[in-house]
Amino acid sequence: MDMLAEPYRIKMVEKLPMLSRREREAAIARAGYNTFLLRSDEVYIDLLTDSGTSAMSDDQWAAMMHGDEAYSGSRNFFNLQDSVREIYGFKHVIPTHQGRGAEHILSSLLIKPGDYIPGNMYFTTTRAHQERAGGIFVDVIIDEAHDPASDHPFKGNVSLEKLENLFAKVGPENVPYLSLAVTVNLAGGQPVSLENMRQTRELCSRHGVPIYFDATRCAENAYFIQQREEGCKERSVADILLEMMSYGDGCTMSGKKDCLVNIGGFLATNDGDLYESATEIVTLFEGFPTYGGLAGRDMEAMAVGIREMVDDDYIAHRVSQVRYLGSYLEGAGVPLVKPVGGHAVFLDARSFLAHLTQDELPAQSLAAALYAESGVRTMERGVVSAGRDPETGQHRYPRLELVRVTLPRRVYTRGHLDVVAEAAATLYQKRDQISGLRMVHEPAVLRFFTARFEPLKENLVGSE
Ligand code: PLI
Repeated sequence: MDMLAEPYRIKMVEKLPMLSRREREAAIARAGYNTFLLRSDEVYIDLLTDSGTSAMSDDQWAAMMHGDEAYSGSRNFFNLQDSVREIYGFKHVIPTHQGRGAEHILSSLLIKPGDYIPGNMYFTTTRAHQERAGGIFVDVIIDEAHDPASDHPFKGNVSLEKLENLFAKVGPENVPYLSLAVTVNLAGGQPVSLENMRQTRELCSRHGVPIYFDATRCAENAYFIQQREEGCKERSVADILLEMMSYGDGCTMSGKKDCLVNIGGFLATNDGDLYESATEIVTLFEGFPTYGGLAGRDMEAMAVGIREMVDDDYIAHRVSQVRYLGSYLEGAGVPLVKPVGGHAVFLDARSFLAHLTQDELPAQSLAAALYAESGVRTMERGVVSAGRDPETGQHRYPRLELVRVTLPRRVYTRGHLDVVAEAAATLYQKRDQISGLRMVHEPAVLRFFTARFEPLKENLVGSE
């Protein structure tokens, strides 16, 4: 499948580091075979994350010059509020330094110890805040989401049966809200359908349980609905997004993804009482409620980014880049999670490196080898990221052992994507030569960020 042409042109360029193979091998060894520990000036194409890595538009840069750095009542706050009200449809807005700031406020206000918080698959920071507030996360995503080979068009959907069972088991009075992610990052950037949101809303309303979206990649979700759901082809992404959000009571948002900014986030809600309480907490942890840890200029850039994220041409191109990379890799026989999602292609490291056991860390090895091969930086999402079970102290062995190849927004061209795909395809040809890794330094918390490794053989990519 072909990629759409860019609906923008380049006005400013940034030189990329081009290291030799020998230099890359030295760099990844120095980084302990952990792509998080590479310096960015050792990376040619940086596909570690789509978070905070977008290229801003000329309008956003211009907006930054209109920063009103007043401590309170900055006009940039009111512009942000207008954008959120218009594009998301929520009444009250509290800016935060990024998404997890909003998660912190929401979790601490709504969750009491022992509560259950259902969600369509966990996300690391979201679950951590729920657990920190004393809550227990319960996965209510459909089973297909855990199967890399399932090509369900809405793999992010909530299982109404699992949700209904939870209400019956623990009582809806012990469920402060449902956390509904659109799209679902750890399932591979998979969307939720409008129909599923409607039904989930009905079920939750019947039990008096509010819904808070994790709207981090909501525009990508709206685009998938436009493309895949019956009766939505002629609707704009903006129109679909408004309907999506109408099934919730509010949202947390990492502006660093779909809102096209390098820093920022917000909490939005229709609940006046929650808003009042949130204005007190935000002052303690983030800042005054009209800036929440952000400079005025950053709020202004986000106010503009929110309007740009629902531009139909922009979002169609964005998702077509991911689809193009996925199709290229699939054509080369590289195993991946299907269907390809909105922000990233997830390589199935378990079948890519079928000669390695999960204890030999296939996803970590593949991410390191891809860097050595090409200077492309990606992220492990497998046994290393999953950490240890706090009860038993044993590794958690997730079913999905993946490498996330994540595309920043408006940053790379088709030429770059070809380099990435060719490198992965070449590596796939010599996959038998890739060595496993062993962990030689293991931090106690969120180990994937700073763990260090060594190849089990003399070289990471050997000669036989
Ligand atoms: O990085 P934050 O604090 O702005 O946002 C946290 C966050 C919340 N929800 C979801 C679905 C995310 O993907 C997310 C952050 N994701 C990162 C950093 C990523 O690399 O995917």
